[in-house]
Amino acid sequence: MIQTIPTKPFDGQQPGTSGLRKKVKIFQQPHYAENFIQSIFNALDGFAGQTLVVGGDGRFFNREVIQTAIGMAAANGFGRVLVGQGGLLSTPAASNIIRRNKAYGGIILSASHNPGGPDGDFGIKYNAGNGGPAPEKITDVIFARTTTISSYKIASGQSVDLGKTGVSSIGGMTVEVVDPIVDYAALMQQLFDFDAIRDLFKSGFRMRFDAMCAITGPYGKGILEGMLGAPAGTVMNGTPLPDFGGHHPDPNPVHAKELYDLMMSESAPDFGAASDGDGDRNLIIGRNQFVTPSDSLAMLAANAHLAPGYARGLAGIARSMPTSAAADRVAEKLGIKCYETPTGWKYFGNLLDAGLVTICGEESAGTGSDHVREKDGLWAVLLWLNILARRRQSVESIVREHWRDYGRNHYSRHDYEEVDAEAAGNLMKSLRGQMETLPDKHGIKMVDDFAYDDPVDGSRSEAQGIRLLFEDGSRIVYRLSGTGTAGATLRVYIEKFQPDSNLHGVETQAALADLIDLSRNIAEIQRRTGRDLPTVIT
Ligand code: VG1
Ligand code: CO
Repeated sequence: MIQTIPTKPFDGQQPGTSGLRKKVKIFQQPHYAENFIQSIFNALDGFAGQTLVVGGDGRFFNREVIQTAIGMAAANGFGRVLVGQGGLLSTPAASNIIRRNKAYGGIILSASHNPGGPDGDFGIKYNAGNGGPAPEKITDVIFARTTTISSYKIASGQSVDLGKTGVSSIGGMTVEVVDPIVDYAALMQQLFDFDAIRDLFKSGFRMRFDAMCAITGPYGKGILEGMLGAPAGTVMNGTPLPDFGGHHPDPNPVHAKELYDLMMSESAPDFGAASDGDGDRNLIIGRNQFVTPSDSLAMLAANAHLAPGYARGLAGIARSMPTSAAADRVAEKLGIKCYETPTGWKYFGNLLDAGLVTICGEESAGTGSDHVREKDGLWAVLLWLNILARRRQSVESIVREHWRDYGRNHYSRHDYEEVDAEAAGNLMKSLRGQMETLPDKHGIKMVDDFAYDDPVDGSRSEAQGIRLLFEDGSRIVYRLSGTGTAGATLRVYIEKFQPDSNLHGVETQAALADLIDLSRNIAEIQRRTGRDLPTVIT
């Protein structure tokens, strides 16, 4: 039965860097998720009879909202929903399914790397027909609709059996429950030399993949252990759990500590990797060799031609503004362009659609290519494996050679999490107020508030982060997170280029020590936020 249910707007349903993200408790309020989903539909047109893809990362509340989204898609006139079995789809797999099936768009339920469970976070994000996160011009309209909504439509009283694949119907709409892995695995097989990777494992090469009890467990097991012959047990924390087993599914050395410690120990395998809650991020660690995401982007770009999917070379590279300039050096050597975009994958979409870039990346452990329109954790792991299978060198020696050939961009991000939102706002305001007076002090050449003009559609995005650019190419960048759910998170990004290979052994925080001090003094972080030190350093 199709019902129209009266409702009232909720405050603050503004989608951030990647959709609407809030505490589960907030999402559990009656009509809260429905309001946002209806506002998405109200912001779109021309979808009658079309296909919508629906899936999520399996976190707590996923099962309920999946059914809601399907019922609302039926009531709003979609012709067909494709939903992952168990309500599961990794973010990159959802992007692939949207593209492959020429769907109108997709709804992805995830709060990505944020913790899950009843006291954790939940999220809803809309992806457009190109498979990528909705651009700002759509998310702005969605937000506008959330402020005026007065009712939503839902086909109620029925639910879909998500337990097995197959076709059924709800409120006159077709529902297809699809295998979450098959199409994605087929795409990976097209891009990478699976035979070479199989031979690598046969030769005794060993790895660990930490799925952090999140969505990539079944993908990792199916592809690494199933198709590529990695021994059983290669995938750790491989069963998706609604609360991620209490883990914080953010693949960095802090939250993937077990893997990190293993990789730094005597008994380390050759290669270690991890992904996040929804499978779009990646962490890469060689034996005794952590690879920063910014370096990983540069190294993948420099070696991508070794994989069949990229043998023709790259059209261009794109990186988010806070990501280190290591990729720029690779682009320069390859004679291709490197684009600098605001934080968030949605800004890569136009560049990818227009064929201007092939590989993109962010310092926050996201890398991907034109194969989908999301960052893709397992894709990065498989590209690394393809490169290792062809070069037959350790990760450490690949990294060292890269630094020798290109120089090294020392890089670190300092996060001050859950600080008082007003204090954080004032800190940014004060930095903006110093933009004129800072140059010429401390070796600073230029200060700006990063703005991006999209070369494809001409749209402009302003106030994307304060950049302090130094005479020697060093940078300090300040911005506020758009994905936190409590207070504000101040991110400070610090970078220093080191052309001299003699100093490559130097530890990152030591190499950056002066700039780190300066980053705290200039922004008066201690006085304004009460924090002496960051909560997370990556
Ligand atoms: C963070 C990262 C950003 C990433 C975004 C979504 O955003 O810094 O690089 O695109 O998360 O990633 P913010 O605004 O908190 O800095 V995910 O894995 O949560 O889709
Ligand atoms: Co994610």
